[in-house]
Amino acid sequence: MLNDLSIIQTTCPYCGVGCGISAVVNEESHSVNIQGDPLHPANVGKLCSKGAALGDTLSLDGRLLEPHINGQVVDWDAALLLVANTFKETIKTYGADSVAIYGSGQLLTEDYYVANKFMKGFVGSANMDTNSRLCMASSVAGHKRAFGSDTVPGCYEDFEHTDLIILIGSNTAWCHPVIFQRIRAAKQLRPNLKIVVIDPRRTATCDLADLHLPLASGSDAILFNGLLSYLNKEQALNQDYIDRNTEGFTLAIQTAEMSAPGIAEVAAQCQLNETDVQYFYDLFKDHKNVMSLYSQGINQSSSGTDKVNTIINCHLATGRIGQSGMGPFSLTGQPNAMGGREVGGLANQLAAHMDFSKVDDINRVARFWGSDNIATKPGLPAVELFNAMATGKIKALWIMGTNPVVSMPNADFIKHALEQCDFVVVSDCIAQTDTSAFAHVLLPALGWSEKDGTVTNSERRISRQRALFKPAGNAKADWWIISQVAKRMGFNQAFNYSHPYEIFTEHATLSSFENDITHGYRDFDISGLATLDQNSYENLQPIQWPVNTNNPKGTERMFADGHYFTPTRKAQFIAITPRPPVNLPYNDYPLILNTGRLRDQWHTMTRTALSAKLNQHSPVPYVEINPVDAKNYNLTAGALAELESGWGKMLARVKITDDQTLGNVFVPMHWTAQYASNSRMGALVNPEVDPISKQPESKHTPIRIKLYQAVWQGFILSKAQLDLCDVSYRVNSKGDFFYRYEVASQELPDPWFNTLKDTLNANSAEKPEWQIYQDASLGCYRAAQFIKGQLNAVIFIAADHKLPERSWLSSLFAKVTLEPAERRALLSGQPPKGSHESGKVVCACFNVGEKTLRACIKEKQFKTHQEVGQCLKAGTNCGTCISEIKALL
Ligand SMILES: Nc1nc2c(c(=O)[nH]1)N[C@H]1C(S)=C(S)[C@@H](COP(=O)(O)OP(=O)(O)OC[C@H]3O[C@@H](n4cnc5c(=O)[nH]c(N)nc54)[C@H](O)[C@@H]3O)O[C@H]1N2
Ligand SMILES: Nc1nc2c(c(=O)[nH]1)N[C@H]1C(S)=C(S)[C@@H](COP(=O)(O)OP(=O)(O)OC[C@H]3O[C@@H](n4cnc5c(=O)[nH]c(N)nc54)[C@H](O)[C@@H]3O)O[C@H]1N2
Ligand code: SF4
Ligand SMILES: [Mo]
Repeated sequence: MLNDLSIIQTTCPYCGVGCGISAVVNEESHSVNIQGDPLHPANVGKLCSKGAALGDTLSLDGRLLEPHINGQVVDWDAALLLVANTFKETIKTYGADSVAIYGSGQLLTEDYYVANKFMKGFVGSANMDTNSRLCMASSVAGHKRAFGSDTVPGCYEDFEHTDLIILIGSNTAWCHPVIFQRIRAAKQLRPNLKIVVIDPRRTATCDLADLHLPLASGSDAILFNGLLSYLNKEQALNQDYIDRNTEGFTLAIQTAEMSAPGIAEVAAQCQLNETDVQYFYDLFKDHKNVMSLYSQGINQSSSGTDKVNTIINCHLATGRIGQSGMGPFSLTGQPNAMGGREVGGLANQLAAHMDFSKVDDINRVARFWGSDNIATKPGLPAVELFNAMATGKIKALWIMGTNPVVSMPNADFIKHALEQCDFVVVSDCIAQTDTSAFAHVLLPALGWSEKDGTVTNSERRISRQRALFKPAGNAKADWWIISQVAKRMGFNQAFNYSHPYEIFTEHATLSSFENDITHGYRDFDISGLATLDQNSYENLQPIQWPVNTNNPKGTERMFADGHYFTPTRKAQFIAITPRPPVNLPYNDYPLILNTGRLRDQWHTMTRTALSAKLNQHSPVPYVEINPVDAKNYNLTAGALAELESGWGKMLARVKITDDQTLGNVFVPMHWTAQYASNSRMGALVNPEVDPISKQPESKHTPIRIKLYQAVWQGFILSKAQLDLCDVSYRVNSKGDFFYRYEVASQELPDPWFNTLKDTLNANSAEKPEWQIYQDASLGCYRAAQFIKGQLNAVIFIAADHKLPERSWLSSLFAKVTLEPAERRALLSGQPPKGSHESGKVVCACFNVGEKTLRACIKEKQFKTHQEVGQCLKAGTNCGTCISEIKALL
């Protein structure tokens, strides 16, 4: 039982940095004070804006609290029985491959282990894939080709020992903010630390860059092949390392030289200038301690695996791997992307870093699990899985911890596929998601702050995620739910778990089972944790695998001895012929759509959008476009644009910026039907996949763009939540004390205004008082509703998007009553003369707005972000906004 106030060490449920949190929990008020855990090695006390705002996401509003069958609340027994019976019947009639699980890197290792064991071990089909297919699959495949195992060689401490960090296809500043701060600190301490950012667009990450290479989308393999040939030409390779520890160099270098013979050819193909390429190559040549950190700009590609190997090739050829301060480093996305790989969550993996390519592995795992029905061949990877659903081959699907109707490519087709599926089960902690809308059965899972188990971060560090509160409603742990279904299907013995430590120790035991010289070594070995009892599991401290007799305290770096996990124990060079992205004809779709993340939102917003603070940074879906392209397509800043690909359409606000190179546009991935009527970017995204990793091409979709001809546009701020389904464009977000709705329509407003006014009036028991300004000739309508003298709602409508900023109006909802001057100024949308407005939020931690920052910088003549920080605190907590502050300076 938890005390009234207790301090609990846990981990952040967002990104793969895996930050430790020290949570001061108040059970009674169901609230928590979140601090970075100073003792956790991944973050040493730091947190980013998302981690710091976790306390805002605990509300039970919108949580899925009870099991449902076809929309009706049922008890657990009924729901579990229906799932078990339907799966059993389907398997009996159509075979084991007619059912599937689609899981997530946000499940805990224990949940993941049980789901995988259930499907592959006992159902007897490997149709268990996960959203890691959209995320890490190319890294996994690249690692396995080069090292014979899926191993991330280095650790975060290497950032402090390296002389050159190359960030490839990674917006570290926004997506791995605590790592970015760590790199920033390292550079401050050692200004000679050089940083290169390789990304077609200029991002906040470029703030630290000595060199930014805005290469042509998808051309990374040419750049790295060029680097390999350059290093060879300059005799900068480590021949000794190549001879002793690797194989395949000759073919790899010949192939590299063929595609990228010299700097001029590389520069031309990557659309870079030669001096920059030369500078990058020389930086690599001249620094022994080089780290190449890469993420989705590399992985999410129809040649992602090849790109990973071109990077690894350069490290192998220079022997820059396995020692302090050097090596290729795949930044994992989700909090437990690594844990998922350890248990074998992908359809081509089996368990504990074993797969279906060796009969010995299959037999070994079968023996360990005591199963006579283990799957013997890989299952369907995500894109093929949904294709098979559409053609009726998959009859029953269980989705856990992921939102494919938003995040899968060609996402309208995913809806269609789910509609074709006879039986869809969704386990989630949130009631209404774009995917749960297709579920026959909804199962309430524990959310962060309730669930209990382990996760593994990017540097192989296993940490405990601990429960802070009792389960919400009737929610249950995912491992419990799966075990209960398994038992009802007759797999009793193998799923008799009563506590996650039993699952963890079984997983640890499997990792070392026949992992020896006789049977062959596997990299993933946590035998040192196999005998934990419940108490030592509860108190488990963060530790990096492998953990075994040789490394009882864990292992910082792998491959220090130059031995790999291939049959010859030598690393493999892979000869790569670069392939361009696979496309539709460009004539119809002349622009390239790139997609990715925002600083303060997490994926499909099911949790981050609950925090008013996190919604302020980027409240509406947008498209970033180069000024020249904007002009060509008649788009002005702030206008609404319609984007269309060969697969689907969406609406977004135009943001004009030369951060985008010509011909490229960028859209954040986050908006769903819950938060916008017409802005689910997944609908447009290219479903082409990498032939090896089967990871989709999420960063490269040919599209076209045009102005969206709205007759009117506007926004509503309201204390009450509104249901605005009959407008053609709607974006809603939660603010402090108000809800914000951005709207537009291709139809004339009346009687829509009146309907809206009626709705607002109907919401209140008291007689509302209205203040209205209308100018029909300008298409302008502005209204404010007061109830008992308090501001309750404002409506601002115009013929175009030129409307007042929302920040001052928003701030008025926090007030009990308005000053007379404020009331007079209200419908102008501008603060009364002489009063202060903070503007769009820049620093989410201390809620400091752009106007406040500008005024302060101007008045005090500040030159550095440190001065600004001292004065306003902005940028002094997580530091994620420092690049924006610097831009204002
Ligand atoms: N705030 C926030 N942080 C997150 C997440 C989140 O949702 N929100 N999600 C987490 C997850 S699961 C993941 S996987 C990570 C992802 O972390 P990142 O991979 O850093 O994030 P993305 O924004 O998806 O993409 C990174 C960059 O790839 C670039 N890129 C596009 N095409 C190319 C190309 O051809 N070559 C190169 N070199 N670059 C290219 C994009 O312009 C983009 O800036 O973030 C994690 N952290
Ligand atoms: N175009 C494009 N598409 C992309 C990407 C991109 O960059 N561009 N990125 C891809 C990547 S890298 C990723 S990782 C995916 C992410 O995409 P998704 O996995 O679809 O996104 P999330 O919003 O994280 O979905 C997680 C769901 O699980 C629920 N959940 C959270 N915790 C738990 C739990 O403990 N148990 C259960 N049962 N449910 C839980 C949440 O409420 C939410 O509904 O998107 C991919 N799609
Ligand atoms: S960097 Fe931010 S999102 Fe990632 S684990 Fe740390 S606090 Fe969480
Ligand atoms: Mo991811």
